[in-house]
Amino acid sequence: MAGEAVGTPKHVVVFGALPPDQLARLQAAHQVTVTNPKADPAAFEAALAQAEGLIGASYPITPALLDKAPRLRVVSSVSVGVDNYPLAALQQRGIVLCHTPGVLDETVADTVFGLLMATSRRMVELANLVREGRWAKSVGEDLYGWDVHHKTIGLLGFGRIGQAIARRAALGFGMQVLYHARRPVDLATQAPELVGKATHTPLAELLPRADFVVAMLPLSDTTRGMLNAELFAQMKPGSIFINGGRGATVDEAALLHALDHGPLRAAGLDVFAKEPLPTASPLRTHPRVTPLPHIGSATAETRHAMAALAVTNLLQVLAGEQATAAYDTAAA
Ligand code: 8YV
Repeated sequence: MAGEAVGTPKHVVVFGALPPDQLARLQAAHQVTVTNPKADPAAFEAALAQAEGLIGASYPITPALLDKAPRLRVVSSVSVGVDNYPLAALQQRGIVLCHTPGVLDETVADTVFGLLMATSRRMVELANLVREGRWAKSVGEDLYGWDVHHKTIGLLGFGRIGQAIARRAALGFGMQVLYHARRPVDLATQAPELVGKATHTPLAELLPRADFVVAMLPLSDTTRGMLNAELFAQMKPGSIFINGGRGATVDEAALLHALDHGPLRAAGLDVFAKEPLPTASPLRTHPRVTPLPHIGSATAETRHAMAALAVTNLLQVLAGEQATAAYDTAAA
């Protein structure tokens, strides 16, 4: 495979769990130190001194940590999102940042659509009713859910994952798809199956029309706290909010207000401003919130594919080659 076992072994630090076969690929080519920064930050920081390559996920890499890694050439994230990385600092230091786009699109779209369905049909709440032995009679109006098919879905963010969700909605459930993005997507070239089925719509028009508002936004200075009281107030009475992107794009106090005082009927959340979600968070116990523990890409197949791509990216850069999936830190 490209970049495998060429040139002098380099020092690679792993800062997240890798499947054994992918760790073996790394160890076959380089000198690997496996760390767990959450459990032992000191050992992680000590290992940085020699590191030429860093690979992992779910841990914020700060400029201060980069200062402890003077030999670092590449950071390979086992994620598509790059909000754990200091893009400008990496760019300044000429350190390549790699990520794992594409390999998780369909899995995340499944999760988000499943969460939308579970939230609208109250599946978790009603499964708990059965589990807790409270199913005493046929469900009545007080336990009815709301239809998903043939409703209007409004997507905030329309990249690969947003388009994968739109396919499920339009082609599988007869839904009208509205989407909001920085610029319209050329569906004819990027998603021909969605031509005539997905409409680029200004936010002020999308929010009052959508029965389901689905946020698939990356976290950046532009999107942080974007979903605030003003936006929630514009949403359709009785609509349902789904977040499958990043928790910090949402003002969670404003979300709670929209759930308790309208217009939201319910919310399905796979991501939160603080993860794991603090047990004291009112979102954890809110009766009309379906919470998930950030499982967007969490299938055996997809997490393995993400790890494999992350290892390939790292091996390519350490071999002096172009990575399969480098993130453009200059554009940040
Ligand atoms: C990752 C994700 O597993 O890829 C992403 O951006 O959110 C998930 O697939 C998670 O970021 C790991 O921290």
